[in-house]
Amino acid sequence: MKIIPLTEDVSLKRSIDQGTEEQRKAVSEIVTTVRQEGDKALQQFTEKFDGVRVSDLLVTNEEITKAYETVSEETIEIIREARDNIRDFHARQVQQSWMTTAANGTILGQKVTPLDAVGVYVPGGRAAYPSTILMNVVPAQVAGVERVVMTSPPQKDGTLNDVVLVTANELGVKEIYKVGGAQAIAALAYGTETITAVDKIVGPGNIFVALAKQQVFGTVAIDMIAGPSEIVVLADASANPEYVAADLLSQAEHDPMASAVLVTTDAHVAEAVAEEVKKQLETLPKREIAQASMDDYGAIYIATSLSEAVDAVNELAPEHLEVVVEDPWAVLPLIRHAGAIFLGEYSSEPVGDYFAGPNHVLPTNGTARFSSPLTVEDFTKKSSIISYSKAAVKQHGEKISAFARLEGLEAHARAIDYRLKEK
Ligand code: HSO
Ligand code: ZN
Repeated sequence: MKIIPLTEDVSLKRSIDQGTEEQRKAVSEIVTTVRQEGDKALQQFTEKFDGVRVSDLLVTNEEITKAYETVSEETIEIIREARDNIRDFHARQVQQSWMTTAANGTILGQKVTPLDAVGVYVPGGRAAYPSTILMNVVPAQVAGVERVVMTSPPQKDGTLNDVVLVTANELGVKEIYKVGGAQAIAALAYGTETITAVDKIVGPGNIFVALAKQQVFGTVAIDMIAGPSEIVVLADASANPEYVAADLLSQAEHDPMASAVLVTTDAHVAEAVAEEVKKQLETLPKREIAQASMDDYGAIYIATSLSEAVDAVNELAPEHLEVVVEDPWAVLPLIRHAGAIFLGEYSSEPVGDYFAGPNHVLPTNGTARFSSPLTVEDFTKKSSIISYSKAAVKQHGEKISAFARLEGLEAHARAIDYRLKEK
């Protein structure tokens, strides 16, 4: 890893795939065809892109039962415990409706309503992470969404991955569809004979899925489009280089374009982490991916003070930040921009990816400056409540109609005036 003295222009090299013109066109054709032809189009695209003819898109109970045969009891127990932790954490995010009453009888408030239906996209292949299913489905359920459906591209034999099915079932997801790609997004947005349209689509996917989500946005809501994983470790002389290197690699193995950066106040730690990364890489199964990520997007910055290091971290606004310094709680108030903040050397990033409870769907690409992790709130919306009494209209009506006339909106003004005439 490159060791760089921290000058003012600290930067986290990042890439986001915006897609090509051709890809956008292909996606738009798929979306239009699914919208017009429904299930027939889904079947044709599945045959073309996934190489399998799926006659029944909906996963059956038999398929679920069969999936349990290959998943061990230990695995199921881990999934359940993670699910419960994620539920407990997200339950604390639930917002209540509220009302406020004034002496003149005015009641104002905000009513929180869960979305009716949400679609969770689960990518195929090795990126079909059960943890990501938990992170997307649980907050929707905690929000009170009645209908949470899942879609995922079928494997060559026409089935879905067993762990994916078991995880979905452990969450009580009843509707699982064997369809992926842009065609799945179009089906969720517009509906087909088998798949009823949803109100919001969440979950990661490849560039075709991301472009399709962008294209159906407006008809439905979508979550943010996530970029490659990022980690920044802020470390002082007290940090254990072995742990730091391991944590950097944990995110580097996600993607050759993932970025793993160390910002440290200690030159020895810098050297030792660089050594450790090299050493640990040697035996990593995903060595090639992690190596590419480290070569192209990894860096070690040396700061002359902790406050300079903190400034750099805020500048980077990383998805994940580990604070591995003597007194991490003293640093916390200084951190302004990070998707998730891990404090102390035992709070290794994978603790958050899988198990602790907070969501692992986090703002990437510097968007932690203005965005938050996925929350229960993302699956609700609010309605304003306004109840004016006769006394309140008598008290304020003239001001309201005056305001309306200021805008040249006479009908608005008269709507109020009719009430004012009343004895
Ligand atoms: N670190 C990833 C999430 C993930 N890690 C899923 C393992 N599985 C993005 O925050
Ligand atoms: Zn991860």
